[in-house]
Amino acid sequence: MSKNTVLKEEPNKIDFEDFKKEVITDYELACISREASLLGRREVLTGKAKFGIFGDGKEVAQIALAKQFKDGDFRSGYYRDQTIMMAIDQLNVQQYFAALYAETDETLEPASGGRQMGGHYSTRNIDENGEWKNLMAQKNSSADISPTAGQMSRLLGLAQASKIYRQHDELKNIEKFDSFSNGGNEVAFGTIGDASTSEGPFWETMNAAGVLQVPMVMSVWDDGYGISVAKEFQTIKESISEALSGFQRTDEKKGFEIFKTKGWDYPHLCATYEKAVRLAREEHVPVLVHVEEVNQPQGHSTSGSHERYKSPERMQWEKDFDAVTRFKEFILNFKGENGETLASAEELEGIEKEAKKSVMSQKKAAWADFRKGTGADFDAGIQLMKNVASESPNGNFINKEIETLEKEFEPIRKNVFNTLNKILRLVRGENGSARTQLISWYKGKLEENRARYGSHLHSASKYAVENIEGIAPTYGDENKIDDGRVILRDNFMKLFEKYPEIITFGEDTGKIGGVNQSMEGMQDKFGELRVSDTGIRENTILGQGIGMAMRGLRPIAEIQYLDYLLYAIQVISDDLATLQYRTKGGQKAPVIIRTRGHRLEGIWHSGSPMGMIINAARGIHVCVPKNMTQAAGMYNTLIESDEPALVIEPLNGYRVKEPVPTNLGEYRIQLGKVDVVKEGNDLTLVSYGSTFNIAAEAVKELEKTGVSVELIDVQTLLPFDLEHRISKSIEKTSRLMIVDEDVSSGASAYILDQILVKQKAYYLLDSEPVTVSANDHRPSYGTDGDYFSKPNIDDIYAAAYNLMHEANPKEFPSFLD
Ligand SMILES: Cc1ncc(C[n+]2csc(CCOP(=O)(O)OP(=O)(O)O)c2C)c(N)n1
Ligand SMILES: [Mg+2]
Repeated sequence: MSKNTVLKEEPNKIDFEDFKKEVITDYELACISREASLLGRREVLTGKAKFGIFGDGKEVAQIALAKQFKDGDFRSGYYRDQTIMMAIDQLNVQQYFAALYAETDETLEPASGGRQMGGHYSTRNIDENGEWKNLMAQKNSSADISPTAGQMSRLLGLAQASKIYRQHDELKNIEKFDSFSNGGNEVAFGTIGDASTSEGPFWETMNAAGVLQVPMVMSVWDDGYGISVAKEFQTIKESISEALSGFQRTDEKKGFEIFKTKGWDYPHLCATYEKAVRLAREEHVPVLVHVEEVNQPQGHSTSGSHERYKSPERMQWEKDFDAVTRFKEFILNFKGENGETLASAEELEGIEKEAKKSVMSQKKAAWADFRKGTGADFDAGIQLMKNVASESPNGNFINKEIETLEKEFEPIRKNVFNTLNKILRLVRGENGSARTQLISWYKGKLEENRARYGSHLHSASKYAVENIEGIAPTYGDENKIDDGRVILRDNFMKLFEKYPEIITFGEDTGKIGGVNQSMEGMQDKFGELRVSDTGIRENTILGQGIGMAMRGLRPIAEIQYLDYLLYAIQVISDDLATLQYRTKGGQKAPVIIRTRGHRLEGIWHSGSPMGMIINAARGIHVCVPKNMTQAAGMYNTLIESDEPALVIEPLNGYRVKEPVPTNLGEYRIQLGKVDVVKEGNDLTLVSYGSTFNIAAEAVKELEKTGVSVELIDVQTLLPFDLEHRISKSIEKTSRLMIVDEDVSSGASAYILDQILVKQKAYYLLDSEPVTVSANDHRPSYGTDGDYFSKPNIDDIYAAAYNLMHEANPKEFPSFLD
């Protein structure tokens, strides 16, 4: 520890009996958690669960950590953390097994309602109405994800929220924030495996946490392996604490405090976490706890055994340095100052036996519950199928199918549905009443199961985007116009005044007010806490947003250009977009991602990879405004909602003059509603964003040659035209053209599918549908580069005119041959 570490006071000395009780309770939990791991593996090997990855070997370190975990604190970790979750009372053994079996009832499997594998932990932070719970009355865990180090970026935001709450005086006086923080005293606990520290987001997060000085306690469970790959291939100098030694704070410079301890050393672990967490909580210093010599009794997971890649010596070490065995030795060898002992060997064996019994019975209870759920469907389905057999001339064949189903070992819903479908195929064309009953039961069950396995991609609360109604912008008599960036800035001013919980951050966002000046003067007005600059690190900018949004703040995370969103797309796709779904409505993170893109110059500032984004980001909303008035109206909507969204401002629109609405900060663009900008009869032209403006120019030219175009701005790609207004338009025009600036078959393929298939406009077309998109290469530099790479006015005109020429060559003679 460095010299400037000042720990305010020594921990209270507790009397021996209390100490003894605490140690024995810890040992009980260590045994229970270990037993759950051992039995968990057996459940997989006997076929009752699909896959298992357990926390054996990490028990003692996690018990030591959890002693310091207080109400309001947050965890952002990975699949080894069962003992933390048990120790903070957010996971019991029955729930642990329920998750292993993929129990879908979230009251029995609260982490994910069967959406995630066992080992992915989470707490329920919003209630069944989507309202925040009092997070200060519980210990919290953000929901795990699978990509190694995927927990890191959000960890930064979870920790930063404490810093904001500590320093943001306005929030301290607003009651609703009492359920998120008590003066910023909450710690964010990160956990990661040694091998996963090789990932970029780990380093990015550590650097940012050091810069920001946030209360983050980062534990590395160092068991020397990432599946089969040993540390020498993962970490420079084979030690993450040595590699990070330059992060160590000194008397002169801020940084991290770095601790090293060992995974089997109970007293040292407890003392280390006590110091580490106090420092983070009280002084907001980020801390690394490198827990070395962590063992892994059962190997990585149920897919394979570690004998394949560990030497006999290492296998022996795994036994000799087993965390629970060493903990037991510590207890047995303990002699107090006055010769007191903690427990006898018999007492500890009694605890071990009791743990086995208790884990077994909770496992059985979880299985019984799981069977109850699927069993009810099984029994009802079989009965209905038997009824069909007795009324059908195909009865013999049907009974054979039922017999096969009845012989199935531990049948699941899929087995029932497969057999049912086979039977329905056999009795097609028959019209008995049992068949009708079976079909009706099947349809009901289908709906029920679609919700069971697929609900909550989006918010189900009253703040869901679909419930936020639009309010039109109003304009005064003076016909005031101004640059788009000014409209946007003045709108942000209004929002920041109205909602003190809004904060924004990004590259160049603070001091200069954004590269396009749309936050100009905001830092002066609202302070560095609310309007700040960040390092160049898009992945963790997103993570800051997610973590802070999970703690009741309303972050606007700014990515400087759309082209650089790719560094953040992993976080958006894996973490943000799946959050409500993967917790079955247990968590939310209403972060607004702000960026700008589309046509400017060249390969790196003209990108519009919308197909990639909308396909990666199902679960968030994607807004594609064509001007800043529209963009501002979208922010106004989103801030009323509790859903995450991405807004892509048109990069070439900041200095374009727009009429200034008089109700800035108030008017709202309804998401999922298209804007019919111009009515017409011959052709429906659908577009969005910057390219919309070029399409609008082309439409003026088309009108001159007698082509009447209905011009529609989709406004948002996710959600897409919820009212099916576009197919209504095609009813009139019988023709469809889509103009977008993604590569061919990118966003245009999505839009086509939405209109032709989902809205059934295929049946309304008299001409083939036409898509005009960018070339498949990225745009070349300069204005001519843009002209020949992206849809331009002449391309759009030609494609539309050609469509009319083919339909009516007499009225629209060819102009190109
Ligand atoms: C991005 C990514 N790559 C690969 C994997 C597959 N994978 C799962 S766990 C793991 C090893 C992680 O090792 P470590 O971080 O040391 O954790 P441990 O399991 O040893 O506790 C790998 C490679 C993954 N989940 N995510
Ligand atoms: Mg490891």
